[in-house]
Amino acid sequence: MKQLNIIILGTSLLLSVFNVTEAQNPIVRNQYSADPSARVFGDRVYVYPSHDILATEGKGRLGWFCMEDYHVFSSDNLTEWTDHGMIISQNKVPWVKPDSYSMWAPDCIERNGKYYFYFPTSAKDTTAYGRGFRIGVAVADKPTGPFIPEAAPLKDVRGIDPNVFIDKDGQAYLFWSQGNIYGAKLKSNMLELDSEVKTLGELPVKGLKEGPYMFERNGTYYLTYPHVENKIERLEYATGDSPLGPFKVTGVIMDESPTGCWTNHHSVIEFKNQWYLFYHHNDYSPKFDKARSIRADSLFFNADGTIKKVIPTFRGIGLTKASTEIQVDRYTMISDKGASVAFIDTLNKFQGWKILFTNAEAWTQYNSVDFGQKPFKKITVRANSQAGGMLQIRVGNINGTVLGQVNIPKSADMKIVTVPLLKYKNGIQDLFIISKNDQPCEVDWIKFE
Ligand code: FUB
Repeated sequence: MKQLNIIILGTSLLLSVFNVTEAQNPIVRNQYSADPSARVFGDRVYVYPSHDILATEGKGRLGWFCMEDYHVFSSDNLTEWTDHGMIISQNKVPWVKPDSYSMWAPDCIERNGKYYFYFPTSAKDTTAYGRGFRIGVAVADKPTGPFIPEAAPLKDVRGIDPNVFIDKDGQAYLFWSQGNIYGAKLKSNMLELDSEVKTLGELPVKGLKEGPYMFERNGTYYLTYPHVENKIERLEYATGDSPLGPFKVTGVIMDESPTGCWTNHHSVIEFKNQWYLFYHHNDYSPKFDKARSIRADSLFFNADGTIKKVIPTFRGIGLTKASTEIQVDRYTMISDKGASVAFIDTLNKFQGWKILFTNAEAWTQYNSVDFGQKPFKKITVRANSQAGGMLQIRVGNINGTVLGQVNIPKSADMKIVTVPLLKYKNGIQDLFIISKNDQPCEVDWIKFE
């Protein structure tokens, strides 16, 4: 996997350390992240996730969600994501219990040039604010902060998973959950409720509902939410003619995780004429589903405004530059036989994955690689084969143009092998790597130079 640390120096002062990752799914590749609230501010997408960490003795509750702060990430191409660093921490908010470790799913919205960040957690003064979750707000002049927290949580709001929506007429709404899903109008100061709290009661009665996310498209209001219809959460939606309903339960956006991650939590945005679903899965922590990672996939509507079910992918969204280390284990498709994916280092899962070929003609397909207009001359692959592997690189389709053949030398370790590019194809191409012998061969990444 590739990470780039950019250190920005002021006059003599270290201002910030950004972490830029070239990402497929999951998007954030050096830490856990969950509950993504994606927003389009200007020409960038900003994602405000929860920041899962692992609880240890004396720090959080073992075996449960554990979060102490929030980061914000942004991208203008949906491929390169910048971590702008920590924006709010549990020990820097006046009303928050400094060892709550329960900074759960947040949201952020812009109004009149100010950015309002909403986050749930527990209060230190239980006499004033009670036990359980309250929702606080922090305000900034920029989407990346600095965010200044309000001194007290929102009045009359108890629960988790805040979501804010501003309608076309300028009226703002707050949604949140606590068993049910609730909604209320917000005053224009974004810091106080401006109506009674309404329980959005037309949703399924049985099974936990949480994580509301409201958006509007062509006059239809989509109230989307994770719901336990069976054993774990799936993403569902209801539609209505106004932000507070009444709503009609309409469909499923994403089925339950096939590998059993109990929670899902999402947001929906339109960016440059394409709709996207941001959600989470426990990619880096397959055995513990409270350490999650955020993902994104394209979302499409039917002509009648209903949402087509989103099938989760590894490939995710955005174009991948041919000159970057292309993580072919984040495939669009792989062959049924002789191709599988494994962690590079099971003791350090953030090292990412590799693809394993065990048969001749096993393959991986990785779509939407941008080869630009300037011819590349070389192919470089990071791979390993004990007995010597042979890889063929094609674009277009499995029988498409051969860009080159890479022989992987016999070795016990990963090797970086460079060969000449035989033929250059410009523009956006679907890339194929095909094993040409029966020797087991592991591929980490490929790039073009
Ligand atoms: O991240 C903690 C909780 O898990 C969130 O608040 C819920 O929506 C679920 O994702």
